[in-house]
Amino acid sequence: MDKHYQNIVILTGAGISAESGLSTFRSENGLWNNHPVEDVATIEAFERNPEYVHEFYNEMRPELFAAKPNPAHLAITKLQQEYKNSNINIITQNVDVLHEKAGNKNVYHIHGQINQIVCLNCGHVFETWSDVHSDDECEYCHTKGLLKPNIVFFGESLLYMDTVEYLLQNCDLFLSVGTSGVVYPAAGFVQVAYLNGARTCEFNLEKTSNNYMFAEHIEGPAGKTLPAFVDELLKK
Ligand code: BJW
Repeated sequence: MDKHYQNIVILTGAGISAESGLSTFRSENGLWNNHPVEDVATIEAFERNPEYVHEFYNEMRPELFAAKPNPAHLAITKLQQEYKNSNINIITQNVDVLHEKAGNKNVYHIHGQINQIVCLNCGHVFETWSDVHSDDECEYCHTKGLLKPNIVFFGESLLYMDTVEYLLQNCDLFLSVGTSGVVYPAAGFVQVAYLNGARTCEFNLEKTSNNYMFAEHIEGPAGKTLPAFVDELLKK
């Protein structure tokens, strides 16, 4: 297809970071294998035992910060730099910062970021590159004990949804990279793009349950398949 795409949305999930050495959620050695999801990734768990949840993310932070972007992230950088006259936005479910490290622009972390905390008293969001504890004080309103990792737990609303809705309704190419498509509302994004006429392509090791909404399935590791796809787009 020789079409020039004007509004490209790239939805990413844990699979895009797998080749950087980070665990996905639902694989055999997934992130939650030693920690039931109900204990670490629900708002109820955080309210019940905030220190336990903080410890989980304190342990995770150094590994995520040390990770380096892989060829899939770098392919997006190349696309954003070389595919002219196009708006290219990244909607990521990942809390890692590999898109930023790769130099990707227009990145929306709809499930939050591991390098941020939010004060549940005043709503102030600030960066952290070190451990957080349940009795820490907000640097803005000075309330103690109400800091939460700025990560969207089950039962919480996603971030940037107004912008995301706009981008999905207006995109003409939707790429989904390394996500199992089981967590909503992100799992439904392909449907919005598809029903608005976008070309929809999935990059995954396997077909996901959403497959009927994807016009194309590009199977294989994203570190190989995405750079090849980007090179094809740039040739046209
Ligand atoms: C590769 C690869 C390689 C590997 N190359 N590919 C009943 C029905 C429907 C919905 C609900 C329901 N009950 C409740 C809900 C809503 C709920 C939900 O969706 N639940 C489902 C599980 C059923 N959603 C929410 O609560 C959301 N909020 C919300 O909806 O608010 C309104 C509302 C609230 C309550 C009730 C109803 C409405 C919030 C969701 C927040 C998700 N947060 C998490 C955890 C963050 C904490 C943490 O980081 O530790 O975000 S969940 C977790 O899953 C994480 C991820 O971002 C997210 C998605 O996972 P992802 O990225 O897809 O990873 P995997 O591991 O699943 O898949 C990896 C894929 O990569 C695989 O397919 C591999 O094959 C592939 N892969 N290597 C290419 N090299």
